[in-house]
Amino acid sequence: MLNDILSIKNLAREEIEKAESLKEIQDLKVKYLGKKGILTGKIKSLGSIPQEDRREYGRILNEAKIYIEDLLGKYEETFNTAELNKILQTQRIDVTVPGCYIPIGRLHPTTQVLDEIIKIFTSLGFNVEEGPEIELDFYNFEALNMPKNHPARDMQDTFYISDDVVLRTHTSSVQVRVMQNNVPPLRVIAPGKVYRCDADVTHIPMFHQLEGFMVDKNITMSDLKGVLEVFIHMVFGVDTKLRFRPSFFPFTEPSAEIDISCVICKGAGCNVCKNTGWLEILGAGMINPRVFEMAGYDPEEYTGFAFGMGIERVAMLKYGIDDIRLFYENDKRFLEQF
Ligand code: FA5
Repeated sequence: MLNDILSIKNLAREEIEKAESLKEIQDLKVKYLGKKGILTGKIKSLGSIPQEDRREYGRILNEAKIYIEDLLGKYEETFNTAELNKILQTQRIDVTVPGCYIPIGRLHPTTQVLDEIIKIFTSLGFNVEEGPEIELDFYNFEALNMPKNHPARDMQDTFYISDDVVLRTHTSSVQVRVMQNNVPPLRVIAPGKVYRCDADVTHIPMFHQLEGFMVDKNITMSDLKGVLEVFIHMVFGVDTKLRFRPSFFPFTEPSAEIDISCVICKGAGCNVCKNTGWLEILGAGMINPRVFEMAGYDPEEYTGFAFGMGIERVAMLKYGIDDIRLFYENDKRFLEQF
């Protein structure tokens, strides 16, 4: 039996010394020390050795095991180092070679401008609310003082889904939805997509609007002016002037169209402002008492203002873009500039 162990040990040494690769060493490890390995088999049969010889026999087996393990470890390390050196020599990395260019995406200019505007209004205490893009005729028109067949509906070229359902034409549709579910005081902005059957250099069928409204006791037109002035100054700079022009919206009374001094010529007159020195930026007004009635508010108790702006239009003014259709042509040369 002892001779057996000795010859296993010698055979293992010979084979290990002859090995030419890490793989061969790993195979020898399995052959001698693996679960079904030659030496492991001997260790397992230790139980069948007479009691008096078992101790000595075990010691010799253990010695043989340690010997083979050490020898395998030594050769393993030698081959590992050799293989690493080979890799280092054949696969040299030139760290000075320019890296691969991985293009990184960016936010669309509409999203960037929308995010900036939302940040300004939330810093003024406005909450963000959303409404559905596929909207009931009631919220888009009727609740905003535009009953069926009202001529003011023609101001917006509507995509009708059925007699009672439309693609919302403006974010004003969110006003009554919010009022029905909340009690004043309200300070709300409602950003989102809107749709109109309309297309030229300043109009597209899908665009973004941001509605803002404030409802409480004793809200006046000067609150509207104050809020809009802060907003315009934050987006276009403190030198920008505001002008309120009388206008008409069925859901506000009085209504106004708000212009800002031309961001290109600073009011001197240029072809962007068509030599007027002014650029139209948004519609606004004091919420019509009829809208409060539709929402279930007492118009004697509450007053409020509302305003609505086109986000692409604000982006056009901010960046001096002269054709709104550029926003949605997916031309990377255009989009990469923002
Ligand atoms: C409205 O939509 C009103 N709901 C705004 C409002 C809200 C007034 C609250 C009073 C109180 P108007 O139809 O003018 O208004 O549209 C508002 C803005 O949307 C316009 O100033 C313009 O910037 C933008 N806009 C309108 N139509 C288009 C279009 N087809 N493409 C791109 N922008 C548009």
